[in-house]
Amino acid sequence: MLKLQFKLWLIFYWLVATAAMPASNLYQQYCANCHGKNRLGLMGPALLPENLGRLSPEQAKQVIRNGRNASQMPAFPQLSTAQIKQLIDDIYTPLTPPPKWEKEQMLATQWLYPNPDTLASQPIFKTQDYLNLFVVVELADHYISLLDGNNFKVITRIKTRPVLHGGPKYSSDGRYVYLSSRNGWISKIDLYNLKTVAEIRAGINTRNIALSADDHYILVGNYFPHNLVILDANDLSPIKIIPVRNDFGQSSRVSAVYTAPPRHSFIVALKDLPEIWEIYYQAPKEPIYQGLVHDYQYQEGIAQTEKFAIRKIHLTHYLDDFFFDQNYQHILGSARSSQTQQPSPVQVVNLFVGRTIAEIPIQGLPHLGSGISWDYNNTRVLATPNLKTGLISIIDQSNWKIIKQLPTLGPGFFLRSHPNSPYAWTDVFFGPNKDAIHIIDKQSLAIVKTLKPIPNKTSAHVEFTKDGRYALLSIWEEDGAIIVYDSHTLEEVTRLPMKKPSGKYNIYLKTRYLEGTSH
Ligand code: DHE
Repeated sequence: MLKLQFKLWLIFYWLVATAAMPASNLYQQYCANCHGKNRLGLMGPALLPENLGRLSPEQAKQVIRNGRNASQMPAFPQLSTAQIKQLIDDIYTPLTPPPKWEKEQMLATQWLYPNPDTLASQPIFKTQDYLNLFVVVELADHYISLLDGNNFKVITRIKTRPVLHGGPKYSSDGRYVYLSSRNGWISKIDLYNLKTVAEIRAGINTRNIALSADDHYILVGNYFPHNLVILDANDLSPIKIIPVRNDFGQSSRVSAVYTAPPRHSFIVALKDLPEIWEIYYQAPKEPIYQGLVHDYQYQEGIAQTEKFAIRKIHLTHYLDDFFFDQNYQHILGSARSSQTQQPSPVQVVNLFVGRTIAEIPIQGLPHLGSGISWDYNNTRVLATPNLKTGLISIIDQSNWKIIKQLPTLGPGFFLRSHPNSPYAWTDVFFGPNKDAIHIIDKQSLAIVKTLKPIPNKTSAHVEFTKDGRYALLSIWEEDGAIIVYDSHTLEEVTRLPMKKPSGKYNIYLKTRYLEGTSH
């Protein structure tokens, strides 16, 4: 059976891989490694007219010449004007026939662990506190490490698909972890048994996944095809494919999907349409916000009776990077791509009334997906790093005004804290100070220390242990490391060699949606 599945998969993969390849030798030489020989995307997004709707050929020329900030896209200054024009002609030519990734193609790639009855229902290894384990994603050799946060020993390493992107998602008991790769593979790993137990390729070029709070569904957001795929979280079978289109038939890439536990819904950010979608997998049975009389029937545009009903919130701007407040009542969104070169203001969208209620003028490109919040001076603040400017913006959530713009040594990607820590940690991912990590006092809103753990090596992405006592930092290099710090004294405790550890995810913090971590 497995062999047959594998053969079918090969046939489908070949069909997709060979589906019309009009790209020139130049494309194959400079672009194919990241964007795929067939332009369907690998580590980089698909390069097809359907995916380039928000980028004019003129802007695409600039991107090829100068690279794209905050992404893996390098500059190609060595290419002549004629060569760049050739590449533009390549990528704006539609593939014929258009490539497909329907349910049958997905099913042909589905793989399930053959002996599920032999799997233990308790962890097969000893640990002091299971919830204090971390999954560390190691991009250089395509593994995850299961790291014990109680003693900082690696329990095991498990092979993954290449180019994983986005945070892994845990089932609520922490037994399973779901991973997604940029090229569409979704994997389910049983951490009790230290084994991959299911896999499927749910898209050709995937952004990320979300797991419903009831652990039943995985939502996959795709760049290509332009769709959302709902999988059964048990065996990853596709349940529903939702094409992403507006009322006029115009389609869009999905820039990200998120789970909103108190709302029993998924929130979807779209790249090419000024809309946010909310997909309900369960009708809420009780009011979800304290002190607010709440009835979903009164929210705009919801057909509550239908399973996976979609509510579309129409906006005036594209928004593709989000911060949620802790009770999921507000979303703050920024336009990541800013092809217009004009930074659009951050929009504050109230999910209850379904519209923008405030705009916050922040320069550069706030990386709201990495935003965190905490209590400060009798109010709640949120802080966000910035992908284009060396600034941490701190915003009062009671009136959506900027309290402080804190200068850093350069643009940064991630920001993290823990309810028990007085500090927030942020990196300087881009530029000459990529080895620096700033530590911000959450009450004085000042940088109190700047660490340079290894000179000239990129330091990024901090996560805390369950109790917040230790902070784990990545040295983001092929032969990198995780450095463990005492989160109060800020002294180094230990370091563990790792292969480009992109992110680390504590089971307790992620499954409890604790403030200070990514959701
Ligand atoms: Fe990410 C998370 C989008 C480039 C490493 N990144 C996310 C998420 C989104 C996103 C929407 C949240 C998904 C989730 O966790 O489920 N990332 C984007 C981009 O649009 C961007 C700027 C361009 C792109 O190429 O897609 C981008 N990201 C990068 C990188 O270049 C990074 C540094 C290296 C890489 O792996 O590609 C990178 N992104 C990460 C990481 C997370 C992430 C490690 C998870 C953060 C977390 O702690 O939860």
